[in-house]
Amino acid sequence: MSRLIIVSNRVAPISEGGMAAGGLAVGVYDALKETGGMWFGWSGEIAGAAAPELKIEERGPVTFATVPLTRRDYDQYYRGFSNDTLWPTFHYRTDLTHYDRHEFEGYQRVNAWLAHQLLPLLEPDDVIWVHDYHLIPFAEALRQQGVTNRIGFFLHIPFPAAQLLVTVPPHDKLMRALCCYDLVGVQTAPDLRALRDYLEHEAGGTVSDDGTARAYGRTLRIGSYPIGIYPDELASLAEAGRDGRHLKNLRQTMRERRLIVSVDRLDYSKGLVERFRAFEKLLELSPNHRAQVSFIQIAPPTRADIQSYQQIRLQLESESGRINGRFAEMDWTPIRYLHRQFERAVLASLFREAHVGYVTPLRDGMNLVAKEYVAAQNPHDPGVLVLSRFAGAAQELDGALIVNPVDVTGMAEALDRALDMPRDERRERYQRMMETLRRNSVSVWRDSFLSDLRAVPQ
Ligand code: GDG
Repeated sequence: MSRLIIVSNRVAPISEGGMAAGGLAVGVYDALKETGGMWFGWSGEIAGAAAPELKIEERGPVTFATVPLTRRDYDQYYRGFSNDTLWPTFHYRTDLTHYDRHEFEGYQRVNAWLAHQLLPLLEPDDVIWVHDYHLIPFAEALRQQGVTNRIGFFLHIPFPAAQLLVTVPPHDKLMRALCCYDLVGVQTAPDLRALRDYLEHEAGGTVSDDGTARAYGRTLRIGSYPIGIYPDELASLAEAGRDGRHLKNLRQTMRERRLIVSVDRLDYSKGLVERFRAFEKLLELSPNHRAQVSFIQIAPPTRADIQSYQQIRLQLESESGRINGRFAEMDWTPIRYLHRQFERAVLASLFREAHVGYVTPLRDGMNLVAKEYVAAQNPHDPGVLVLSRFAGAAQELDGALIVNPVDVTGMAEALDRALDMPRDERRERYQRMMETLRRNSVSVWRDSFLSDLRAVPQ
């Protein structure tokens, strides 16, 4: 089979055991090991004064090819247009969107430069799979340099409604570039409808029901490919860690209280403030839960050099302080807010320990934490997932209690119901969701995308 080339903004560091990184990295790395191939992208480093140089590292059948970015490239392409324009708009936060024409030029320049770096490493029948919003113009840049290989693109974040997308001033350029791919994959059916709507009504193209799209003089395929996890591996990890140091310490302080758990990068798209307020509402409306339930929020820092991320951090610190001040007892802290990263094994066993997985983003492409929480449960006595309808995962996980994160009282009611749910109902919901997770694992996601990409006529 032809060699696979993965291109993503960051090349994920894979540990020997393979499970240190998240679902995407592990799933993609497995495919690379099978067919042999290359993973190309930014090394995560900022280049000094010297010209940035390509670094190649072979590990078994996989070649890692990475480049550093200059400070200017990082500011314009990564921090600027990718994370201060595209990310907020694609997550329906046009109030936080900041647009600067120079940053967009930097975004295009870096995409072209990255494509140029990859060019000499390509072979004629390589299949190229590009990931996420940082790299929308990547295929166009390769095509301009004469590359005719099959190139696919997968968007990990939501595809916004056309009326939101057109608020990004260069939306037309972006979508023209997107149509240079042979296959464009999104997470869910609603994302696919939004993409189709743009192509048909803004770009004047056509899309047929088999996913063939014609726009801007090009023909491509579009489809939805919901990303998954390896549920059984996650279950083993959760089980193995259940008597680890962190869990033992936690149990001592919990003293039979019930536990609600959330884990997210500290991002305004994840709905953390609304979630804290809904927990407060639960304590207000149902005094029986006071001193009986604790909520742990793990939120490792991310993109801390962007102002909107600094603001959400301050807001959370203030909300957790306020709520704890209002309800805490000498021996009980309602919210434990931990602004740092934990090992994957610790998270898995924490999920297993928790009676409720509380996953309420305002918008999310998929949300792997929701899937990991379910997979980590004890099948005999599982916890309950409370899940936002605006996470892609809600399209699949119908055993969750589905909430609207804007409705703080509705979320408090869902928490109350989750905490009191009888074991039989919990088991039935868990089994249903676990079947879905096994059926739609990360290998199914990857294999179906790649087989559709390989089937595109070259
Ligand atoms: C994007 C899209 C889409 C979190 N904290 C720690 C940690 N994590 C792990 C989780 C999970 C991953 O990071 C986060 O994945 P999510 O899917 O929840 O969210 P994003 O980072 O926003 O990912 C999203 C995803 O891409 C894949 O397509 O689902 O919608 O936004 O695996 O467990 N891992 C460790 N320590 C932490 O403190 N080790």
